[in-house]
Amino acid sequence: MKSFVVPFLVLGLAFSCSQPKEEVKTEAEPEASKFNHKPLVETIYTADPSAHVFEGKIYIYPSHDIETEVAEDDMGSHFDMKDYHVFSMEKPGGAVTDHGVALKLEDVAWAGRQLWAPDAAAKDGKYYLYFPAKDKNDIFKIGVAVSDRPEGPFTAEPEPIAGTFSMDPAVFQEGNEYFLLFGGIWGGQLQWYEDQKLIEGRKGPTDGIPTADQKALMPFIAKLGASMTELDEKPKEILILDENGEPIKAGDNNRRFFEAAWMHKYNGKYYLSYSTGDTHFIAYATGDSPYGPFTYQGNVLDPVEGWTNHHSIVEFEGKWYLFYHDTELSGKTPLRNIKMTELKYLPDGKIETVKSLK
Ligand code: FUB
Repeated sequence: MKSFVVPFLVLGLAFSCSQPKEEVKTEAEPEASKFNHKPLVETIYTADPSAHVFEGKIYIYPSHDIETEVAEDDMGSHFDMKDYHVFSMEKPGGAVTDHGVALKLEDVAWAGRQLWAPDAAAKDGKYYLYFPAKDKNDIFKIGVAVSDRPEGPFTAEPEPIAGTFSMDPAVFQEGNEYFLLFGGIWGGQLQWYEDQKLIEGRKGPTDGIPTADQKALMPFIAKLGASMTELDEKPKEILILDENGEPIKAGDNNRRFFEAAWMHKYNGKYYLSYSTGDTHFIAYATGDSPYGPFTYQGNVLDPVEGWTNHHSIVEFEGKWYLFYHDTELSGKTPLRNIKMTELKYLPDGKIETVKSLK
């Protein structure tokens, strides 16, 4: 056998040297995905998913990202969203229904631009959509819109909620009590306030940010009134402390609050989770009251593809789920897609950090 093989090999080599190479076509291997979870919605871009269980289903209230000509800057001007869609699913892993436009910018009398991350609550058969938008003076306020159905359409109140400022509202419900959390630095404008008053002349992402060794800016919380369309009290700052009981410092970029506050309760403890912004984590802290103080514990979610990181946490039929977004579909920061995955707790109540990338 060997004596045949060698001459054929030599001939073959000579032939291959003198002829132009022909490409050998093999079946293309599907490229392995670097992402651990799949986008929930592929028909439009979605971000900042706030999930709740209403009427036995999971309802998701995300931002609706769109292509824009607006140039990217550190104030987030390129997040130029103009409406909200609501989505629902019967169960995790089930089909996701897009219920269409639930609220439009043009139907909010006080709003000028940028419908950012919303949240929702249900009370006595009515549904409330809380949303941030810049008013006609380009200052973020938080509005509320009401509907008889979880998917809307929602009708916006004529004015923003008195006493609110900044953005990223999230509602935490405990029994008959509802708390509105809010706030965010840089594009969220929280650094422009002192004692909850807008300081004239502050501009840009860092004007008003404390120095690195000072206490970081913190999110705010206020109980909602019985009408759900007004605050029942003056907002209070939620303190986030380090392991020594000291407030997290403004220069502690891996742990300090940036935006996207969310609250949930697990095994009798309150969990406050939030984005660290320019370090891109979803961090969390635990406490014994919704008002805090909270003590930093670690990360819920490692950085995702894309600049922003924003999430929600919800319990459904005895399991906990994390909703978040990344930019798998577009590769572009302002065009995001929402995802979900199960969230696991360790026996000591710590959260197992989720990785969106392999
Ligand atoms: O979607 C606009 C903004 O980006 C949100 O309000 C922030 O939390 C960040 O995700």
